[in-house]
Amino acid sequence: MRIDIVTVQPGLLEGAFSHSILKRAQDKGVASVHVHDLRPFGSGKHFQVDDYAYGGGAGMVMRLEPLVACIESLQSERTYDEVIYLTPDGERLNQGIANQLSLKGNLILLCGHYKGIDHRLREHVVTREISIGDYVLSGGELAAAVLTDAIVRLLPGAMNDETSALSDSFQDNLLAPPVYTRPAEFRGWKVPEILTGGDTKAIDVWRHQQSLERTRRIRPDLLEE
Ligand code: 6GU
Repeated sequence: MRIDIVTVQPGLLEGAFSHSILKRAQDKGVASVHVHDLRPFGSGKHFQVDDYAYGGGAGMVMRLEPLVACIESLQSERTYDEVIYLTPDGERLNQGIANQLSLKGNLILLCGHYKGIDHRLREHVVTREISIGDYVLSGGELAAAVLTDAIVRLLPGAMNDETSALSDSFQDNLLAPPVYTRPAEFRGWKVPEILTGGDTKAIDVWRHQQSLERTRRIRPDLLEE
């Protein structure tokens, strides 16, 4: 899978993909993530990428031409499955969306800034709009990094333990059960006995009960979905 990220702040994304699972996925050729600076596509001496909003009001709007030029230069190289705009007024990201997108081949992610992008791009070029939650970030870059991580870690070969993505919180709309490692006792704090008893069937049942109980308590909304 290939992910191309278009941004006016490439520096914010540098480093985000050069560690851990994301790095391994790229080293193994499972995914490639490319960050593109929008600035060179801007106009005039200052490579301007934003302008005043028609109708007035505070805040600048990202201009159409640089975004279209950048996107079309990418589209001239390959076919993209989606052009995704990261925006707080998009559809809220969840595990199901990450799962869906992990099945795609090529994605473009657009990071919004200022007051957002000219709405015509959203009408004519963008195919999907995603928010990472109900709060406002200063730009779409961190959201693009979050989305990229959520997608790439699901790709076959990205993780060491192929089954571990399946047992994540949310993969079945349940929170994950608690986990423990050695020592079995520390300052009198004990690991639940069932986990050290070796009865794998009983352990599965216990974990499922824990998942249900934690979900009911912390995220009852998940059980209604
Ligand atoms: Cl995608 N962008 C911004 N700027 N803020 C956000 C967001 C995206 N998702 C949640 N907050």
